[in-house]
Amino acid sequence: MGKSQSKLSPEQLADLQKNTYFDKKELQQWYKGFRRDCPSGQLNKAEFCQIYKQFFPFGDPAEFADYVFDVFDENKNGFIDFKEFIVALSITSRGRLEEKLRWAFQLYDIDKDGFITYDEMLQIVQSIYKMTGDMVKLPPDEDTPQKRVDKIFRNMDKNADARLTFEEFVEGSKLDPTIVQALSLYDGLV
Ligand SMILES: [Ca+2]
Ligand SMILES: [Ca+2]
Ligand SMILES: [Ca+2]
Repeated sequence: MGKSQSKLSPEQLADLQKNTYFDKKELQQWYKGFRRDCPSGQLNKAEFCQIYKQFFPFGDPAEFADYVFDVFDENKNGFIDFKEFIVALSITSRGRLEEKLRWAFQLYDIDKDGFITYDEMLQIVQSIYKMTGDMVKLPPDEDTPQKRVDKIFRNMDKNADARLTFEEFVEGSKLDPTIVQALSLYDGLV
């Protein structure tokens, strides 16, 4: 077990300080927690989904966790290592609005072709509704995923071609901040 370690090396720390908004102490704390929950140092999809289950015990977060996993897993090797984890956490919790929006755009743009189609947005919103279950009381014009996505597209899709560019997404998110808020899972913890 020579590889197992409970602290980040000075080189790792320096690298993560450069790439996140966390300081040394915070990084070591997150690392300790990460290694405790994930002794192998590599989170797989099932483990990642378990984390979401703790936060949403009354809903079904499996699908949403799946989509989020794909954004966290930057090198697409099927695992989230500590650096991928902490960089994503840094953006979603402390990033500038522009960074958060880029991150959110990647999540909604499921096939990564640079546009969010109506169906992509619908899939993500459906997975969010499944996750939160009946915990959240929604206004009548948003009480189904379809209504919610219709409303988002009415506001954001300026040229009405049924897909959103990053620019449309950024402009629209200024009017509807909940688009980005939905992503910051760890907000209360950081
Ligand atoms: Ca990875
Ligand atoms: Ca797309
Ligand atoms: Ca458009």
